[in-house]
Amino acid sequence: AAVEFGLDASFEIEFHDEIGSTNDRGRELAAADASDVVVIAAEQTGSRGRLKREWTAPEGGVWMSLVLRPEIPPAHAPLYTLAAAVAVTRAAREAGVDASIKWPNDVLVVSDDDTDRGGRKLAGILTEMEGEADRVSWVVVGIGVNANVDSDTLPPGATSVRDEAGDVDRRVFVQRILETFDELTDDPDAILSAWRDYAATLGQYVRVETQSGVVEGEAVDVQVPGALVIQTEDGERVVHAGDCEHLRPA
Ligand code: BT5
Repeated sequence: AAVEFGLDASFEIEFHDEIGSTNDRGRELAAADASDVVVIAAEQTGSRGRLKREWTAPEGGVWMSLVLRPEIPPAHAPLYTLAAAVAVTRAAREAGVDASIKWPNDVLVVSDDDTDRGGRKLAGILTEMEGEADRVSWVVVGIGVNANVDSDTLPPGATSVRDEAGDVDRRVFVQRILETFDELTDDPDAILSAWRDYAATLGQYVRVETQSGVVEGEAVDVQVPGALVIQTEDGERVVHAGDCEHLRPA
């Protein structure tokens, strides 16, 4: 399988047939000063979502983590999450999947009918970092895409490239993700504008659970460093992190 991922990219590839979590391995490499490495695994046995949630990662998916050492403040790291979501969405669309992005880190397939407003989750992103107040020492961007897997082996509400459009060549898929990510990462405006094009969240009436409470209103824009702008009854609110639910079109 390693040969299958013989990628042509400005990243060094470390391939594992099986691993606990590519993000954990990425963190280990980052702590040992590595950079521009992509850890890819055919299967993960202990992968994570945000807030210590479990992530199901069987053989057939695209499970990868980018290890980077950008010269950015920690507050800007969410832009990398958005760039990864754009990269995955573009690759999924090229594979024939009608994917779009739910702020901040989900790639979904949303149908037109009202029963499916929340969408089916195709991919998730987990960005982790370490550093000082003014500069990160590293960022690990974990990307999980349900590629060539049956969605009935995944948690409820999940979908896969296989189920939406048929199997993909995972090598090409990963290559495309890396190319788009590479193309966008140094350009916050380009990230935001591509994100807006692919967003399912903009124009929705949303409910976001943040650490400081619930914010409800129309999602009107996204801004540096990846924050969601919500028009509420009491004016505009900018939320930087949280879980977002699409309630209805605004
Ligand atoms: C995420 O978290 O969506 C981030 C997922 C990141 C996974 C990648 S895989 C490579 C790298 N290595 C890791 O260990 N992690 C990263 P969150 O938004 O918290 O969503 C987690 C929720 O998604 C879970 O609570 C489940 O409900 C659901 N879920 C779990 N596995 C799923 C899957 N394969 N497909 C769709 N939904 C899933």
